[in-house]
Amino acid sequence: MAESQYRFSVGPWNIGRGADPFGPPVRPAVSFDEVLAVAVDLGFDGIQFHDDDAVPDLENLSPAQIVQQAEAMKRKLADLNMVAEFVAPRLWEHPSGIDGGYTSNDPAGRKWAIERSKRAVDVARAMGTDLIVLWPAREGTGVRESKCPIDASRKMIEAVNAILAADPRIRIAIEPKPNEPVDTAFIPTIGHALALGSRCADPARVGVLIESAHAILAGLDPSDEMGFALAAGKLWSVHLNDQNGLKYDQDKVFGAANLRGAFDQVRVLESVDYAATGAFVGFDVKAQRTQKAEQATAHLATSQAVFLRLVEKVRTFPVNTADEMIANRDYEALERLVLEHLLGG
Ligand code: 3MF
Ligand code: MG
Repeated sequence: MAESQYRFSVGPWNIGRGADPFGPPVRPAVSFDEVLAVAVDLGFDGIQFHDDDAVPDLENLSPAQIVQQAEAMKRKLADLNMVAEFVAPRLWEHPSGIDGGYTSNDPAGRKWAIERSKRAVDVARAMGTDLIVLWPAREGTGVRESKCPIDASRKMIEAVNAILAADPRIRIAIEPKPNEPVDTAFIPTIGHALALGSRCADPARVGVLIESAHAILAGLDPSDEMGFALAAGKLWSVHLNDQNGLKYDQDKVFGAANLRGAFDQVRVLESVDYAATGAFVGFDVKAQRTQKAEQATAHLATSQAVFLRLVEKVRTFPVNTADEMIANRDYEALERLVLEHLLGG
């Protein structure tokens, strides 16, 4: 049974201002230094970055200035014994990415998306991480007939190849999501992401990041998605959280909607000693809009606490008893064993 220590990471976007699509912010802005202080406080080791979290205003800086600022960020992290887990090109907020990035119908938009992604590679290299995360946020359609899915698949591969070519050491973890902000995404599931990776110039350098809620939004079981990626040696990061069925993207506390589902995710990670691979456990969770500013990091502490409690639950699970039940095909007994164990019996 695995006994390795997990490394945790968080992104600045996980400590937010409480805005939702129906109202303005309800809490003051949180500076990056405050995010760092919270991460240190929680005992996290890694920070997840969008390219412009690491280097604000990077669109208006020269490549040399970008590298300089990223190096300064690396020093800032090192002073706190922290590292950058990954850098993700934020293509979905810029006017040039209005119709998507790599699959935009506008050739200038596609060119911009690839150039911006290369800058993200520069940022990653300067911050000492070899991992680029691609969440293909607007690579999809709102009007199905507006883009050709065959063409889109080719364009995605071209973009991934361009990023791989930018640095021979860089690895790409694709973070699929089936919808939001688009109606239908071109890379909705782990199967799509892995298939795309296998068709790229260097498949060994393309893997996945699995977010629990994204799998649930695709109608899939996150632990099975993780198992599928783990079997291929491709699970390079996770965004643990929860989602109560098919509705808006909730980014709930890990285990908040389905504790057993959370147990199953921890179980599959433990079964391969994921912690020993050095990959991070990230939480992509949001504070409730109703939280007061001084209490707006509880969602992170709770997600980590639930995760660690579930690690204990997995490590104390009566495996031999379960194996006997499985051998005897008594899955009803197994059902009860799991439920009693989770209930503390
Ligand atoms: C959206 C997400 C994103 C990504 C992040 C890094 C804002 O549903 O999950 O969080 O995780 O952009 O790729
Ligand atoms: Mg995410």
